[in-house]
Amino acid sequence: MPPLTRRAWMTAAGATAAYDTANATPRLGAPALPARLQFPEGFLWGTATSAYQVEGAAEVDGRGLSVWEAFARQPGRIRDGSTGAGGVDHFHRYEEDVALMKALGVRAYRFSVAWPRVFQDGAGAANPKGLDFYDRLVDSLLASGIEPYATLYHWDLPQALQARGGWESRDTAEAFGAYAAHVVRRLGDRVHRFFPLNEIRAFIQEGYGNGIFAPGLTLPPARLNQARHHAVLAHGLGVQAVRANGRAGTIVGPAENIAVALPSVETDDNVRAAEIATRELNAPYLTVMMEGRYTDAWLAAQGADAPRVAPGDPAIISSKVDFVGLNVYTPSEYVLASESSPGFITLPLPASHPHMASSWLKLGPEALYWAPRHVERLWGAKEIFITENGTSSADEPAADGTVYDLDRVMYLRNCLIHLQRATAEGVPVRGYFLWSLLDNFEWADGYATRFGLVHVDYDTLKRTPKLSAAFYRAVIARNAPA
Ligand code: GCO
Repeated sequence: MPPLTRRAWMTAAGATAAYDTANATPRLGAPALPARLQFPEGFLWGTATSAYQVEGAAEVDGRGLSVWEAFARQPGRIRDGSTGAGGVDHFHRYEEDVALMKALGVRAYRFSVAWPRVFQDGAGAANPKGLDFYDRLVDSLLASGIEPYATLYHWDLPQALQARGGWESRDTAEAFGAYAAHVVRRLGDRVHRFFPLNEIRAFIQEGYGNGIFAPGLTLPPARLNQARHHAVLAHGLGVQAVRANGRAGTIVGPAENIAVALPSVETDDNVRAAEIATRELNAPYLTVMMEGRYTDAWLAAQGADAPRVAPGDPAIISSKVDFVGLNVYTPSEYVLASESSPGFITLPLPASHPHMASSWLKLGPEALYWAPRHVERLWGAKEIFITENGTSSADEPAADGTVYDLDRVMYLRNCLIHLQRATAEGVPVRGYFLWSLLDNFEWADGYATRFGLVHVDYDTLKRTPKLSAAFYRAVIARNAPA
């Protein structure tokens, strides 16, 4: 068939459906959505941030130095030469930020607790003022009807622990367990949802492997694998600390940036191939957390560089979780089924494949469908949250001061359409946290890359909701992609 001409497309049914042709009066306003496009009733809509990216107040109330602050102070590490020391002053402006969330209509806020606030040196005596800010934040959230979801570690390791080997040392995993128990004992009367560590893949791979994140190391494979092992061990110790110290009804699970393989064409064979590929892509992260062992293929590939695993470790690492939290931005790869081992081939992305403002953020909104679906199929997960999804954008304010971030709106709309498909097919996705509420310190990119629904003027710290905030509010109000 010859390609449709523009003219043929314009006269297709879709283009005229919005008009009542009987009397030629346009039907204005948003159309009623068919039920099949709705998210399930009670679906949890939220936003997310992390301590070092937004809080600021780096030296208030006896906070200790973190690896990220130490790293960012080194010349050449951060693209714009900044550090996260000032963040966007969430520490002092949290009430305004909670009001912004309330205006969006979110019912949940995922924030992180800064370990160096709580234990200045990572372990030993707790800082008596270390959790005061989180007390205030949690109370303010609850007063606004917003449920706190606390991440215990979003990369800001106390520098004192790094000086003793950081994640290369097993002691860091033990110290994390003790810190987690301390936080849950103090906040657990009001906080009932916890994530031990955020994105082990990212802070280990980029921080200890590629050296572009704190602490900026490029370790050889055996040491890198050992650091990775200690981080998944810390996940298990964190799960146990939450169980031992949380109130009845408290739930805990990972927030991991799953590497997701997508079927290049949706056939049964390719879907199965994508599941196999996803299990292997996550072998030393989600797969070991869910299965309690590294996959044979991964161990074979590491050879003599495989991590040393103490006898009790597998049971700790695979401590039962209540849900799986997935940070999903972009597909990792597209696969085709193959007769030969390992059962799939990976297709290279064409040079013309589109990406968002950040070049790593390749378009592939289907990832929001496949990531939770693979997790349900592979590991029988009963509850899944999307713990992060969002995008960077150039985000230039227009003459009227508003950021009309149409690219972010487009990105989010497409992601949500695919996520809705997952829920409609019965994949147990319970909620979604949009990254991020606010523009903030985007790690090695500094403040140059913006991810917020709310624009922050970095001179005045003034907050101005972008068009995407209006979009998200509409999504929440309709409980459907808008
Ligand atoms: C994370 C993320 C966030 C980033 C976001 C955009 O690991 O949770 O790295 O902290 O800001 O993913 O890159």
